[in-house]
Amino acid sequence: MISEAFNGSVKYLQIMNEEGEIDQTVMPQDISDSQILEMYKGMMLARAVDAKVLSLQRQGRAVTYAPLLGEEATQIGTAMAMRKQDIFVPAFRQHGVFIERGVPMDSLFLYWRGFEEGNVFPKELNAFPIIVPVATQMPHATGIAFAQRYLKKDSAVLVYVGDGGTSEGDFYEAINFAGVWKVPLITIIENNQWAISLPRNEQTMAKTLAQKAIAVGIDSIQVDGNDVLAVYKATKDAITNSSKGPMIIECVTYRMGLHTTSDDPTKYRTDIEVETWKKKDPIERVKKYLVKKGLWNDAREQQETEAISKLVDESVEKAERFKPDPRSMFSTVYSFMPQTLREEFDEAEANNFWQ
Ligand SMILES: Cc1ncc(C[n+]2csc(CCOP(=O)(O)OP(=O)(O)O)c2C)c(N)n1
Ligand SMILES: [Mg+2]
Repeated sequence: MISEAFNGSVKYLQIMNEEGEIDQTVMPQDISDSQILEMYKGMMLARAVDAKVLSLQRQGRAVTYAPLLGEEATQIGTAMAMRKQDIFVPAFRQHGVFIERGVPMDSLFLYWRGFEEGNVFPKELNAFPIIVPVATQMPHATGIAFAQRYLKKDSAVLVYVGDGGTSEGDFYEAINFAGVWKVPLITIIENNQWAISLPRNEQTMAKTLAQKAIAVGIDSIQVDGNDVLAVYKATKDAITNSSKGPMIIECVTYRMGLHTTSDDPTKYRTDIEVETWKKKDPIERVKKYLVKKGLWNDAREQQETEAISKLVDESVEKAERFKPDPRSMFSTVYSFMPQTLREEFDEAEANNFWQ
């Protein structure tokens, strides 16, 4: 005989469409207009900071940078759903999450100037450092989630990974372990359609990235990652249920800009594709909603833009006033100084290298 051994499916959630219209059948009753306004302002701030770093990098005032343009709803929606005690494990593009979580902005600008001192955040923010090796944050996050369960803490761990990152062994090992041990791990797949120059449809033949959860027996959902309400709701639900086990949320979004400042996407993708995604802009649809509701207008937009620009400029100034201690190049790699490094340090000291 032959019978069905397994049959799985993945749900897709969108609450607010590109016209700023809400589907009331799935709209949570506890999301107020004032919260939607906060989401809008959070996304505006993330976009403004992003544009600022890009411009600083072009002036030689910042190092290589991975822009978030287009991914604001995925980052702000997930960040706003997090509770204080939840733990955030980023990859390298989640600047919006850091900002929304309240990491001091001058600290971020410091990091983008190339100083490791900017990659250390106040402990109470529960934010792990920026991690560049693709998907290596995944097993770490599972371990952190395991520790939360072991210590009986009411904290969920939110780890971010790109569409490309989901092809790494680390991704599978992390989600498999998370499933077996039922740890409170929420994996946010920030599917921005590209892994540098490799498009999503060549990354994997799987129809969705969320369905990778099925292989390890955990729950998942795919959401419109440019719809801040859908992202927020899915994340909030996952956090509420995190004591029961892990969850994967695939946010379908788009990297509207460069992979990093050393990349030129016009070499591998068409203008038509980018234009198509511009119509799905995560910020524009919320603005349409707020304007229709009489909660936003040009005057308020101008006022907010000016306030953000002042805040951003002050943070940049603070970061640019920072004077690094040259001794820090010896202290930030290891938790203790190995003998060989100690010898170099002593030599530098003896030769008054710090002057
Ligand atoms: C282990 C490892 N392999 C390769 C790289 C080079 N690299 C940096 S980003 C990237 C693509 C990542 O794509 P994705 O996971 O979709 O994240 P996105 O950049 O789109 O946010 C690659 C291959 C790296 N940093 N680490
Ligand atoms: Mg990607």
